[in-house]
Amino acid sequence: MNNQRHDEIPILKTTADTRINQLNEKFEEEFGIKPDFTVKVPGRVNIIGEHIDYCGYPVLPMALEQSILIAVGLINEKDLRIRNTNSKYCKFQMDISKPEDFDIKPDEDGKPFWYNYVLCGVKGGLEFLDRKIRGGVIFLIDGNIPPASGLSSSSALVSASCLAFLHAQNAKISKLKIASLCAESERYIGTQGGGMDQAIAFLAEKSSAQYITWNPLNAMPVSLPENATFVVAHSLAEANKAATNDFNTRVIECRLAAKILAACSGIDVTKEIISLSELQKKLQKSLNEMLELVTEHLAKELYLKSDICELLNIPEDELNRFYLTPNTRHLTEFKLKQRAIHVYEEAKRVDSFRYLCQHSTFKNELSTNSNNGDLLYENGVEKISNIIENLGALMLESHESLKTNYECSHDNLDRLVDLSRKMNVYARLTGAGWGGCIVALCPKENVTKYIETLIDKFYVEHCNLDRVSARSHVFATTPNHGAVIYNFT
Ligand code: ADP
Ligand code: NG1
Ligand code: MG
Repeated sequence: MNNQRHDEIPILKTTADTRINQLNEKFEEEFGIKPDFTVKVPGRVNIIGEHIDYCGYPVLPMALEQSILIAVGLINEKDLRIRNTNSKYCKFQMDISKPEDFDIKPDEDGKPFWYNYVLCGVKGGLEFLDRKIRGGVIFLIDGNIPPASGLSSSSALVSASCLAFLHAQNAKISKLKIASLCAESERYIGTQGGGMDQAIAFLAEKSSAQYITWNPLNAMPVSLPENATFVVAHSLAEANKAATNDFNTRVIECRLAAKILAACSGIDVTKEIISLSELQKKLQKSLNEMLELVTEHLAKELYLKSDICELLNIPEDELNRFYLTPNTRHLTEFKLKQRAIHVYEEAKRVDSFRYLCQHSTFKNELSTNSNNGDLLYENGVEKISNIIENLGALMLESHESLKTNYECSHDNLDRLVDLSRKMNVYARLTGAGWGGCIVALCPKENVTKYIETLIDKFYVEHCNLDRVSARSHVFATTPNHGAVIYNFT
């Protein structure tokens, strides 16, 4: 993997991964031919920086061991034939030579079909290729990322589908390009997400988290403190982001907050969507100054459509058509101050977190060299005292803000965070929320005890699970690498 160019998706010839070998055998059993290649795209856990990627602010995720695998067979017919190793996901097949068939629609209750995520990735691939394809594909998909749980199973599925389709067409694409392409194409599912999940899917590196910045997309490795372990625990509540309007409501609330702040600051952004970070850049203000602006200009607890139209001096029809999404047009009330406060404060927390991580590495290096003691101490006082506690405080603040300002937590998530706190472990919800998982920062020596206590107090006592099934919902994790192609031929 090291000999390949940094911006190219690695292509490996062999693997000892039993999941991949089993999938390939299954492919042969089902289709009577060997797969031509297999792709693997990881899920992710976001350490900090929640609901700010779509506002243009940096985030700090790392890739997980759990992934989506797709074994791919090339066929002459211009067909897309999709199967899943899990029988709860139905088979699907379509002709991909007709662009009009690529209208990705949900079911009659507005919920996406599982294969719509695959169609998003393939549609992105077709657009990249200008629809010039050499043939069709058979996909056999296998996933072990808990779905609808904030660990980005959706983007791993979209990204793996896009990568598998493009590789089948012999296309060359850089990691940065495919990450942006997949972020765009996942929006066909209906959610207006940022690009965090697709970025980490391709740009992740083993052993470090990534500080991801936008416009242009970039990822910088961040070493995590050596004396801590990140633990992920499932709240047992699932939340499919494309099945409700919760996610898009937050996106448009941030959009409207930015628009009103721009109008109040005398910035002319007529008929232009501006993000909270673009506004900060235009105004050349610090995050603290942006927070002051929010308090000054977004004082109301609740904004009605009529309030927004008046402030922006636009008719309701323009608000609906231009700023809202199809699934948020019917809304009548919006919270703007609370959402903007979360975004600007969370952006500050991400930078503090990264700064502390950088200094923690520095501190470890220094402590092994006793001559450098004066860099660590000033007048006998340790310059950076307890890294884990400082990082933990940021994680707790993040959770509190997601719970109260952003209102995207869930009782079970709050319970897990509180339980963790009682054990001196700092946790926050991760991913979009409304269910899903927490990520916890736990001193290394306490991990086993922490996990066992969560099993007892949350999964067994509170959720009535048996200990064996409880164990599958909580795991310690370290940063993994991004997407890989296995070409065995
Ligand atoms: P997440 O936080 O996991 O990204 P989303 O709500 O964005 O959650 O997407 C979850 C959806 O992705 C699931 O409801 C399902 O449709 C699809 N999905 C995830 N994993 C798989 C899988 N292994 N096989 C089929 N579909 C999957
Ligand atoms: P999840 O919960 O994994 O689907 C979503 C968005 C991210 C980001 C987070 C919240 C998509 C594909 N993913 O992640 O971009 O906004 O919520 O930080 O929209
Ligand atoms: Mg998702």
